[in-house]
Amino acid sequence: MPKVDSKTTGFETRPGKGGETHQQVPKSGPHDAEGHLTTNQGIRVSDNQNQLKAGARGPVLLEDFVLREKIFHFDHERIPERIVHARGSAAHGFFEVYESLAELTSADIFQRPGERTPLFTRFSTVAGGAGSVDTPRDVRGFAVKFYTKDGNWDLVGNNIPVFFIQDAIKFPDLIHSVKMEADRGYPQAASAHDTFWDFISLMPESTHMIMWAMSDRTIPRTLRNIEGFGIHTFQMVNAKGKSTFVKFHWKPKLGLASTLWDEAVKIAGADPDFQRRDLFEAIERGDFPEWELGIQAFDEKFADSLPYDVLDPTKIIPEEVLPIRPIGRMVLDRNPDNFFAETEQVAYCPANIVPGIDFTNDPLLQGRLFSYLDTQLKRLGSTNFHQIPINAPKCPVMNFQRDGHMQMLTPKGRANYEPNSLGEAGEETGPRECPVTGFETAIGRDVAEEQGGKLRIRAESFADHYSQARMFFRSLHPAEQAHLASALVFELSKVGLEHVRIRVLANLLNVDPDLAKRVAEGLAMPLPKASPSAVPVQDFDPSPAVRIINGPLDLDTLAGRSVGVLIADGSDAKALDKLLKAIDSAGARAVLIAPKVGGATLADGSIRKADAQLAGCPSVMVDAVALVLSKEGCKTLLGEAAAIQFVMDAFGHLKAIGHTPESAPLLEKAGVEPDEGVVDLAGFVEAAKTRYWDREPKVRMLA
Ligand code: HDD
Repeated sequence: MPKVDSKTTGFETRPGKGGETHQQVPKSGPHDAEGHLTTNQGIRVSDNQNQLKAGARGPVLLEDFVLREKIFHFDHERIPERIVHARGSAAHGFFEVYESLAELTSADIFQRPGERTPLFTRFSTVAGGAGSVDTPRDVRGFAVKFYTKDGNWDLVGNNIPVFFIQDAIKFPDLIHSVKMEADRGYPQAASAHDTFWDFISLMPESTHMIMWAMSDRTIPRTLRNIEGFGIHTFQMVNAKGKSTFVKFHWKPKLGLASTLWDEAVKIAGADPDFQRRDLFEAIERGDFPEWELGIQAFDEKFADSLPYDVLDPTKIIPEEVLPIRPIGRMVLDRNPDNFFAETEQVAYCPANIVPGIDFTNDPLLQGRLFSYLDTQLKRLGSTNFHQIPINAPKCPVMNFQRDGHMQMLTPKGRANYEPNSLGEAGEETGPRECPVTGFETAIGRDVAEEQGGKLRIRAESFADHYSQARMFFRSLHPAEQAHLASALVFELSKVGLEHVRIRVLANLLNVDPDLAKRVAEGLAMPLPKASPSAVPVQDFDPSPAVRIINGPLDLDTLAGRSVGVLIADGSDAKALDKLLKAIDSAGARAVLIAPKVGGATLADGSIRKADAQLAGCPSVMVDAVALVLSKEGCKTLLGEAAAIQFVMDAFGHLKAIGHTPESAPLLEKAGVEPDEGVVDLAGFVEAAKTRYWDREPKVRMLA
């Protein structure tokens, strides 16, 4: 490695270096304005290859401050990962409000139609560590930090509209049970083990969430294909002080799409960063992910009319009962410059709220208000974590809070308390409280005042744990129901404690006897008696909006999807180009796959470079596959297990398969049977817009 200008190395002060430069880290790392490598003290480094030694073969000297600083800093590079949601991917973007919501809220972000507010959104899995895979069966976190003109508002939600527990005091128990087991340190990023199901089976309130968690929602295809939910009921408060209950919903523009379990497992091996990569690459190529934000807004009278409590986070208000009003859109259009500085250090906190929005008494939300601030201190090491650029509000921050570890600001003057009379003429100086536009809590103003003694108690209105679980299961498409039942069989088959499996079955009987029967048969276990239910289970009307398949967000589209096009020596150039053009016109991305990454020699003698090598890009990486093979190309691939598996998996994962007539022997060897999804190249782009659920019973035994 060449040395950088060792001649000019020295300890003298650099010309033009001002005290203000301490936070200006140049893009490519620590070097000074002239491009020289420096220490953190700004001293130019003459040699970044060798320690300071006494003689060429002699001992290293303790005085080598360049070495010591470098190793010292490296030794401390890691910070504690998040206790939950450690694995995450994030992006910058903006929120654009459609119309003024002044009638509902005074929140500045919702006042002026078309106005954009910058934001930073982080998606995550819950259970796994920071280095775990992207595709376990797990809930996805969906956290948005809006940098509004009135301060930061964090909407910290998930891709499931309900939660496992009703009271925050149970959160540590829930998380301990799902994380790797205390004595053995496994399994990583998996709920399929004894302790999780033991806890769940003892907590009937988790049943509704378990239905969602075992559905295809928790094995999403990409992060661009998930919904997001604020979960809790919040309040919006208008300028007159009138409050309205609201629930927040994010709807993905690309629609909902999930994987099959077998596919998710194989993706984990083929590309553990599958969803992180997908998000990053989509943004890099300008294919910006977008969600619409909607609200369900209602008053107390409506809340009182519901057969469940809107403060109970294990309940939804079905969209059929209360439609969602779209209020704006979020576009993610910029990747972080630095993963650690932004994605790792971003600190969300549901307590970050702005005037015009407020909490409710939801006991889960109330507990969260404490937990997040507390955890950031542990993670980021200082009460000044709000000064880290990704966390800093983009509006003035003025108060008398001072000092602390890693204080980056240099407040001027004597005044650091309030009230004071340190102004020039003896008047008060410094920022003042603002009764007119400052944040005021709505609770106790519009909502009936709560009364009662100090109690550790659960409201009776929270007692129905099964009716909405039943509603969810019965609302699903039959294929989704089969996946859910099979997911339960899979998970419980990994549970060694038989009494736990029996208890889960007893709870499932309250949800739906047919579901319980299917799971019991899948486990080859007899059905126990139903567990007691605190209140009678009700039959609510189904809510088709919760479905993925044939639901409102099941879009027949190739937009945003990827298509694997398999070529080999001898493939037809014209047919290939026609197909690539059609894929592009449909808004999808073609991934050219060949046995060798350098490419294939096509029939016309031209060489076509590949995007991926066949062995490194199994068909689980794409949404549909096309085989553009010649007779001899196909013959060669008949002797390649990766090619056979490529086609077999595409078929097994219910994907469309387009093919040239010459590819037929490969289809046959992979066990592909003709159906609507197996088509010639002309019909492929249309066929590739969906999966073929009718094929599933032919390829898989489901519960
Ligand atoms: Fe939480 C992180 C979502 C209940 C305590 N939570 C965290 C993140 C998301 C959620 C998306 C990751 C934020 C990021 O990307 O940095 N959590 C939820 C939702 C909940 C919920 C939707 C229920 C509706 N959480 C919840 C409870 C508690 C916590 C009841 C504690 C009483 N959550 C935390 C935490 C985390 C966290 C320990 C870990 C890292 C962090 O906060 O910043 O404080």
